[in-house]
Amino acid sequence: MFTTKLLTLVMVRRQRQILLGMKKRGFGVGRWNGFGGKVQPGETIEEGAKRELWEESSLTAHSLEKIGQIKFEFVGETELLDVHIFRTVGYQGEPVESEEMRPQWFDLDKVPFDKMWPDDIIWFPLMLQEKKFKGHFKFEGHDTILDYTLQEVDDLAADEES
Ligand code: 8OG
Repeated sequence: MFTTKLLTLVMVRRQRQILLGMKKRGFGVGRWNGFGGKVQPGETIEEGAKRELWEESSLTAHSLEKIGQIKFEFVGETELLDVHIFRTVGYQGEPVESEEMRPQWFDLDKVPFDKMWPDDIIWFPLMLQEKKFKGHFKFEGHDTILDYTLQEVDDLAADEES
């Protein structure tokens, strides 16, 4: 039986650039990623996403749009990661390094996929084309994708948890 852990991931863009943070500790250490983490009891998924963005980058999001949902399974582990992906619709502040993340802007044609989770190169193109998507990736360890599904969808409910 699987248990599910609810996580958020927020992508920040300005013109032809995307903001990524180098993860300095914990899960995904050494990889560039968007900002996010575990949803806490008593907060909605979107509230959790805004809180993590603030904690990790010092940016305040005015509003977020849900753009994707990806489930990650790791062979031999019973915990399924259910990652809800958002984009900021307007934000305030300048990115500041935190204990968890070192933020940096990247040109969209220079995204450092070789230092990111290996699934990102698969779904980033949909995100950059402003498509919405759902996926499921099955990993062996943290470097190998055994198989996956990824589909474009018309709509993602705001706080859907399934
Ligand atoms: O709280 P913690 O740092 O453990 O949260 C993990 C973060 O990493 C969270 O924002 C979700 C995100 N994340 C995964 N797997 C993957 C992945 O394969 N690709 C990307 N881009 N982010 C991921 O947990």
